[in-house]
Amino acid sequence: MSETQVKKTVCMWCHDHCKVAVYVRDGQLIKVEEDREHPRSAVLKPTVRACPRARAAAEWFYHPDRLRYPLKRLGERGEGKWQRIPWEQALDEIAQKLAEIKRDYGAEAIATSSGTYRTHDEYRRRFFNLLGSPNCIGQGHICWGVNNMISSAMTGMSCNAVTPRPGITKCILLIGTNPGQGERGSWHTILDTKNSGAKLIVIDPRYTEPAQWADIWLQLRPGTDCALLMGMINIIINEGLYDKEFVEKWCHGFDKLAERARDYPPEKVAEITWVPAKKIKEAARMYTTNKPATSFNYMGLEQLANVVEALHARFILPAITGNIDARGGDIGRPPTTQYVSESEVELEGKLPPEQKRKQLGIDQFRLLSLAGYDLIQENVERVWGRRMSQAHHCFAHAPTGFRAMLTGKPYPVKALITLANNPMVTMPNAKLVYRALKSLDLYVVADYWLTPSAELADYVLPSASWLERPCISTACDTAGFVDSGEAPLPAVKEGKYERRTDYEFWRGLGIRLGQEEYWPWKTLEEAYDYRLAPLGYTLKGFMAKTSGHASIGLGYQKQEKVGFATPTGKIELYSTILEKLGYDPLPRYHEPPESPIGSPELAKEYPLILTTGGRFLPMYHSEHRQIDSLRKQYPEPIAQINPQTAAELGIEDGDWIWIETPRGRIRQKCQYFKGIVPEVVHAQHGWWFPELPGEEPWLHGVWESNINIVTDDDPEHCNQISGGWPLRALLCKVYKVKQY
Ligand SMILES: Nc1nc2c(c(=O)[nH]1)N[C@H]1C(S)=C(S)[C@@H](COP(=O)(O)OP(=O)(O)OC[C@H]3O[C@@H](n4cnc5c(=O)[nH]c(N)nc54)[C@H](O)[C@@H]3O)O[C@H]1N2
Ligand SMILES: Nc1nc2c(c(=O)[nH]1)N[C@H]1C(S)=C(S)[C@@H](COP(=O)(O)OP(=O)(O)OC[C@H]3O[C@@H](n4cnc5c(=O)[nH]c(N)nc54)[C@H](O)[C@@H]3O)O[C@H]1N2
Ligand code: SF4
Ligand SMILES: [Mo]
Repeated sequence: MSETQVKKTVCMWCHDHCKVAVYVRDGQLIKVEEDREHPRSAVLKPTVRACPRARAAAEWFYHPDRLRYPLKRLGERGEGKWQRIPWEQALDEIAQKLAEIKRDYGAEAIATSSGTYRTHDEYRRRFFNLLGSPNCIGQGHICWGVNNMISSAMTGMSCNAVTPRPGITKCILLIGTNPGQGERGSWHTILDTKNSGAKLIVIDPRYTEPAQWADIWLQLRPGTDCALLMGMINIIINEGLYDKEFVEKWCHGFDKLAERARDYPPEKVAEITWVPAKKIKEAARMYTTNKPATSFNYMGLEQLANVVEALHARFILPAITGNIDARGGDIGRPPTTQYVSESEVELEGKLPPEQKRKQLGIDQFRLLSLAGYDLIQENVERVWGRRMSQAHHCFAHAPTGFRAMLTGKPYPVKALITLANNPMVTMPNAKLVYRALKSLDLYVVADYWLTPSAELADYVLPSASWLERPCISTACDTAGFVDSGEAPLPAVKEGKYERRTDYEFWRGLGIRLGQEEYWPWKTLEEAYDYRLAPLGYTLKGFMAKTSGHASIGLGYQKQEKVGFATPTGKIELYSTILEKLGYDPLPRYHEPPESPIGSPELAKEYPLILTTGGRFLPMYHSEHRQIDSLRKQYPEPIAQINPQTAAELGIEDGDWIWIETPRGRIRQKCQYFKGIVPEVVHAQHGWWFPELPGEEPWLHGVWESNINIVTDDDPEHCNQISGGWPLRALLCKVYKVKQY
């Protein structure tokens, strides 16, 4: 009998980034379990054991549709005809085309698109900074990036983590997040804290698992978070519930905030948000009188047109109550300094200033651009000695980028490299994305599967997954911990497949484009040896000595030693950074661009509020639809509607319905759901059908049920400070799909 090997690494299938043990026998993947030696094993055990994706790991890994070799397009784009070619040829040809485009149009004509935090994007940035292009498009505008930017503008640290401490934290405020479906690990910690006596307040238009556990559930109208939070701030100030000592010592602009908050009396806020004034008062009092309190927001808030203002208000709450960086409160995360950080790997200084200024969207949406990044990070660097990584903070603006591909304005964008992203399914207004991708001179996709986006490419490259590559996971380049692992399985198996790590892909292009001296490490493992050297380890040594985990320790109340890394050295309630960028330095509520109140004419035709993208297990965005055991658990896309509304429209539970917005229509299956008010519809995102043909017009059914066919990416409707596009508060109508 051969021996089973246990290889420890980090699962990158979702943001929980669980530390796992991968069981391998005779070179075959057997199963994935939790890493029992990890300090968080009490949370890891129920998370990994109950995780449908981890259980299906072998089915995923050996799936016949996984990409094995580089493919080059034959025939027209989207015809579904491919030729297998060697890696070296693929990289040679792509690099040559990139060099031509750079010569003819400038480096800025080459862009890349990324998805959520799944791979080692510090090397993508390194490649682009050395290439001279500022155009890294991504999902950061509507996920994490904006949170990181506003929290670091206000406090000089990232404050986006869920940091409840069982037995210490007395209140948890969850805003627009459903970790019950999205991040089970965090949810276990929240429940442990709740069970140790903490109060739970949940702000969500839907009756989710957290809402069921909540002491107070605020069921707001989608898109109105900023008003609700400003209402809570109004009550806290009026009733003197704020932490006067902390505010006096550590907050900048309290008086101006108090003046602004006067615009949000509870009765007015109740009218805007549909949450009774009494409940808003109760929530404000519960949050302030149970200290320390921790707060956490996620996509319910980050995907609103009013996002920056809402996030600003959301961070004011813990600031004026003395909960920022308090033990058991909202722990701030400064940049990593103990080992070579992602920002150092990125070499952001290599991008010439005149190229920075060309970043797509930089003039209109300055906060999330390189301009905002520099302004914020100057302070972070002054206090902490390092910057935070670009990959988690600033992005070229996707809707502006896709328009540039189509129109050549403000300048031509001719090539796009999509790596770890499925823009045809996860970017807004997919019809425009489609036309933009088709108009390119060169489109390259690196992925695990032939996704609808990959079907439109000239070259498709097979990427090594987390099961085939080493890993360091570092909490978004902020201090806290290092979790790491060696590759459990090889990326290349003679005669079976030849995959490469994303690192090798960027390096392969880099050395062909004159960047040799900056890519001394042949493999990702060697690159990690370099990064861990300040800790005194190689990756192998680190695994042997620490079993792949080192806690660096964040500490709390760090301001007592160094102040806050902002221009005033305090938490900026009144943001001098926003002011300097030419924006309102205090939060203000604006109606969503599409809403019954903001656009009543449009609402006559599209009377219902549409919110999209609530998470559901076992799927992860557009992934896992081809894994049979997972698809059986969730075979079809679901739209939730209040039974009263559905009945009025003659729709029965389980009927297929059209969901239509001014951008078009798609179909999902109606689910009667009493936990949503009659005026609101919730549609899932991420749907395509790998089982349908890949060639056009099918593109694996991407036009059928993909909600991003109908979402809005109009730059004028995006948040005017960050550029975030609205995914959670739109208008729609729904009606039954006729059956013949
Ligand atoms: N309407 C609507 N749209 C949304 C959302 C919503 O709520 N509503 N949510 C948004 C959010 S928050 C996000 S973060 C985005 C997510 O957007 P994406 O990140 O584009 O979503 P995924 O479906 O995970 O696509 C990732 C693709 O990369 C591949 N992949 C995964 N890991 C790797 C890797 O390590 N290397 C390589 N080379 N490929 C990899 C996968 O196979 C998949 O095809 O979607 C956004 N889109
Ligand atoms: N299973 C699964 N897990 C995932 C993912 C996945 O695709 N599938 N994606 C991962 C990624 S990249 C992310 S960013 C996270 C996101 O994780 P979360 O943000 O926690 O999850 P969501 O379900 O997208 O949204 C949270 C809640 O926002 C509510 N909501 C909708 N509109 C509004 C509004 O206007 N205001 C407020 N306050 N709430 C609103 C929804 O009803 C929903 O319950 O999940 C991660 N985990
Ligand atoms: S919850 Fe599951 S998919 Fe997510 S990191 Fe953990 S094991 Fe992987
Ligand atoms: Mo996300």
